[in-house]
Amino acid sequence: MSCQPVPEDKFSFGLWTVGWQGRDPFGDATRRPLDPVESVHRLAELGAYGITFHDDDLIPFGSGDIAREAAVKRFRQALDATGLTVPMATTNLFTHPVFKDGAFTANDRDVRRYALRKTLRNIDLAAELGARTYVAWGGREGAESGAAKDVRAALDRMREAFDLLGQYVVEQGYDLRFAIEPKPNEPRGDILLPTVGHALAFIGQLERPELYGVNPEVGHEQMAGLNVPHGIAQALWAGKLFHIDLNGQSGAKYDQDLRFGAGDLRAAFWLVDLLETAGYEGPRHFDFKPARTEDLDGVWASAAGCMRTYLLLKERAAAFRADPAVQEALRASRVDELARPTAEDGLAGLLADRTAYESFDVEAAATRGMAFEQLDQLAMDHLLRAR
Ligand SMILES: [Mn+2]
Repeated sequence: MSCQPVPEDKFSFGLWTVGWQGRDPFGDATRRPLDPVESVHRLAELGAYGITFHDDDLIPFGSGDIAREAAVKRFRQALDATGLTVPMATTNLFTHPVFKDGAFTANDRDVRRYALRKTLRNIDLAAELGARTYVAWGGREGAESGAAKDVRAALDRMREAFDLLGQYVVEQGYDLRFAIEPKPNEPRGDILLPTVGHALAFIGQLERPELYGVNPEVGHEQMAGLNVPHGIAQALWAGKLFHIDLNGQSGAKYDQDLRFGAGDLRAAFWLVDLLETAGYEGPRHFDFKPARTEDLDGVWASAAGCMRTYLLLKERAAAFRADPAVQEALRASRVDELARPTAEDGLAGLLADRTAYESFDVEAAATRGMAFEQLDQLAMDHLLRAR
């Protein structure tokens, strides 16, 4: 298998990822701004298939109509020249100071109405450029203090906002679905819809739940101390994995946005194994920040590294699954048995089955080892290329 990415691998990058200038809360930019057209060409050369953007990444905030049209035209020409697609777009509802208390859930109603209009305007552009997914990360939808935010009212307003966006997409006839991106904190002290589970529960309260799924980010779940593959598996199980943000994170600390595979390599291995075996067909989207220690050569090296690591893990996971010793170890761990219904004989059959309770040898069953350690070591051997 080749580790040279090709468009069929469906790798995509946000303009804001490679375009990040390295500005952090303690330091100024370490790199010059990147022209979106330059990013399109460089990413296409590296083997990516898609590019994504926040409205303000492409059209600087406050641009007039003429500047807006010119920016879109240049971008579109770069897409046409390279064959890169726009699978997803999103809205910046967090950088401008007007969004300091959030957007869809800002206490200030004028800000909420402005946020909706800003989003609707960019949804038109997303549809025009052929995007099928619209990501919504509630950057500052949250609070630092208790009385400042009535969380139940905020959730009412969040639901109202998403219902209006859904209505708009249906009325316009756009082939576009929404993917809600959970995050537990940062930049706010606490953010609403902090995990995949919260987002899935919220979607069930919307008028057109079929229009909404999730866009989990590896690092965001890990910031909350959660198991990423488990969260992704539940999203897949619910038919709600509309998009995914791949990156790296070392445990529960600030949002590191490391190159994919940096941080928790084991979690990355199991995540790739899951995505490649569960039938996920969406983009493999990288939402990372090339380290601010790097110059632009380092930026492109880290973008290439995201894709290379994904392909290496894909190859390692496939080798793991194909190994007869692994298949034997999976049987020894009775993994296949979990796929069998617990009571296909029904409630009456279960109640009538004396071997299920009255004559069941609990003590003997309790002594049966699960053989998980041998199975896990086989995975590590494959991950480390020792098999
Ligand atoms: Mn992040």
